[in-house]
Amino acid sequence: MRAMARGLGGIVAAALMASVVSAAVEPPSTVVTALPLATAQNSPLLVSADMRGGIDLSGPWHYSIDPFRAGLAGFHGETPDLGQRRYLDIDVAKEMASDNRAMYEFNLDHAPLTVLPSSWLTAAPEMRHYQGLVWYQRHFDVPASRHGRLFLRFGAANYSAYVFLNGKPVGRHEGGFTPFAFEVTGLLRDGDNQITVGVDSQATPATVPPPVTDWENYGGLTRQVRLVETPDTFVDDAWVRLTRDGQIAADVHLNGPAAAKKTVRLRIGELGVDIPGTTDAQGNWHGAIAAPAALVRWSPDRPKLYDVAVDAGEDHWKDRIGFRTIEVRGTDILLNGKPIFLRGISLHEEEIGAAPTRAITPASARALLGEIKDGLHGNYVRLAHYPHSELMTRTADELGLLVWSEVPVYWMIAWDNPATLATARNMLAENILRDRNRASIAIWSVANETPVTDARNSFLRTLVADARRLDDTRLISAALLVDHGKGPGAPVMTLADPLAEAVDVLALNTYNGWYTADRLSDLPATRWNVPTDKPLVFSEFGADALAGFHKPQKFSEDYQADYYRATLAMADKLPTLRGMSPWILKDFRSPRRQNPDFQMGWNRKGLISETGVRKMAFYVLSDYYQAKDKAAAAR
Ligand code: GCB
Repeated sequence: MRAMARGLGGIVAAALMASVVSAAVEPPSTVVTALPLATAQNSPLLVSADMRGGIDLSGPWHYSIDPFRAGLAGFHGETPDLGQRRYLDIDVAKEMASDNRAMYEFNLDHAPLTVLPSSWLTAAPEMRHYQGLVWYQRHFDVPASRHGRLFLRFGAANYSAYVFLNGKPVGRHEGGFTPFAFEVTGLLRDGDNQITVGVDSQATPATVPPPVTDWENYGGLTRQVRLVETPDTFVDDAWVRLTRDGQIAADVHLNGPAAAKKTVRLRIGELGVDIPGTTDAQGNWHGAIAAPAALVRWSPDRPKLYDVAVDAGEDHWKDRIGFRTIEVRGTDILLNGKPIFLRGISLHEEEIGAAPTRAITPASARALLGEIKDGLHGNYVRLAHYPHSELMTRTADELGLLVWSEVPVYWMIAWDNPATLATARNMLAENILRDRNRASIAIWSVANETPVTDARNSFLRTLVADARRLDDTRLISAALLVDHGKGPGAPVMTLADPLAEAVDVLALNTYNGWYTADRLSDLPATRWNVPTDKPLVFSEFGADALAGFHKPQKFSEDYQADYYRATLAMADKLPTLRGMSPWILKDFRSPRRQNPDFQMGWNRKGLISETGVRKMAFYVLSDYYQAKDKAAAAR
C-alpha cells in the first residue's frame, strides 16, 4: 500500500490514510522467495519522474531464463545456494578459473543480450512462449560527483520484479503495468555498478490479472528503467488540477529530511500564477486560487498544456499540465461544462507491426493515437485492460484525446482473497497517482466483465471508493456484462448489475451478432433495459475480420463492416448513450485465438490489421464519427 501511504498531500490525504492504510495488506507474491527483499512499501512515488534528470538504462541487457526459480529459493525453499544466486556481484568465469572449488550454474555476463525496454517474447525464437522467471543484468557507470539522492525507477515490470544492485537486495514489486521506485543512494558506487532484475511473468489465480485473459502476456521490462536523481528533500508528489468549482488547486508532498515547514511555490508562468506556501509537519501543502480569466481550458479541439513548476528549496519539480473539468449532469457527460459525445475506440498496449513487444516509444504512441484522432475523427480512447505506458497518456494529452484508464481486474479474480484485493488497490493507486496530472484522463475504470457475486461487488466497491478518494475530479466506471434475452424479432438486453449504482458512467460490452446468433438486421430493434438516470457508453462491441478477406461470412471485412453498420444503428436508438469505444483499433496478439485460417494467435477485431492496414469497418466508423463531430460543431 505504499503508494497510498505517500504523497497525497492536503485534504484527500487525511481521510485516505485513515481508511486505506489501516487496511493495508502486503501484496501477495506469485513466488515464494527466500531472499531478503522488501516490497516497494517505503519507496517514493516520484510523480512525473519522466520529467526529471537521470541515467536511462535502456539498451542492451543480458538475460537468462530460470524456469524453476532457483535464483529465488533452493529446492527445499531455503536461501538459494551460492551457485544459483544470479545477482551476485562477481565475475563468475574468473572465480571458477581461479578456484577449482568454485561452481556457478549461471553467468549473466556471458548470457545472450536483448535490448530493453521490450518483452522477452521477442528476444529469441525460443523465448516466444516463455512464461516464468527471467533474470536481466547490465552494468552502468555513475560519476563520483553525484549529489543528493538516487532512485531506480521502473516504468513497468511484468509481472513481479526482484531488484538487486551490486549484489545487494533492493526490493520487489508486484503488478505488471504501474511504476515503482527504490532508493539506492547508499548502494551505488563510483564508476561501475551492476544491476540485476528478476522478472516473473507467471500469473496465478491470486494475481491481477489472473492467468486467463484475451491478450498476450508480455513478460519482461517493458518500460524504461532509469536512475533518477533528486535533491535530499524533493517534491515526491504534486497534483495540480482545475476543480469543478473553478479553482486551480495543488497538493504537494515533500520527501526528505527538510520536508516539514518548508517554503514551496506553485508557478504557472504563462498564466501569471505564483502561489507561495509552507508545508505542514508531514511535508504536505495544499494551495488553491481562482482560475485566471486567461486560462485556456484543455479539450480535444484545443489541447492546451501549460508548463507547471513547484519549487521547494533545491528541487524544481515540473510538468506539462492541461486544465479542464469533466463531470456528469443527469445523463450527460460534460467537458468544461458542455455536453460531449465520446467518439472512441479501445486499444491494447501493442505497437503497430508484425512482431510487437509492448515497447511503446513516442513514435509508436503517436502512430496508434494519431490513427484515432486523425483517421477515425475520434476524441476518446479506452486504454484497455491495464494501465498503459505514461508515454500513451502524455501523447493523449498532447493530441487531445480523452482517456478511459483501467486496472486489470478482468474476468475471474480471486474476489475472496484479501491479498488479491490489496494488490488491486495498490495497482489502482499507483495508476491514479501516476496520471492524476493528465488532462486527458476522464474516466478511471475498476473492472472489466466481472461476474456478479457478493464478494465481487464488495471488492469492486472498495476500488470505486479508493478511486473517489484519490481523485475527486474524474468519473468512475467499469465495463459491465449485460444479460442477453430473446424478444419478438430482436434481442432484449438487460443490465442487472448492482455495481451500476456505484459508478458515474454506465459502461457495457455487447457483441450481439458476433458471439450470438442474432441477425444483424435485428440489432437496431434491440430492447434495452438499462438504468436511464446516468450516461451510458458502449465500452466494447466488435467483430473479427482478417484484412483482405472478402466473403459473405464471419471473419470477412464485409461482415465486420455490416456488423458496425448494424451496431451503430442500434446505438443511435439509445437515448442515454453518450459515447463508445468499440473493440478495437488494431488486431492484437491473443493466445486463445487459434483459428488457423483467420486468427493465427491474433484477435482480429481490429479496425486495422497488426501492420496498420485499414479494414472496411474503419471507414464505417470514421464516417460515423465525422458526421457526429460535424453535427456537434453545428449545435
Ligand atoms: C471482451 C473482452 C475483451 C476481449 C473481447 C473479445 O468482452 O473485454 O478483452 O478481447 O471481448 O474479442 O472477445
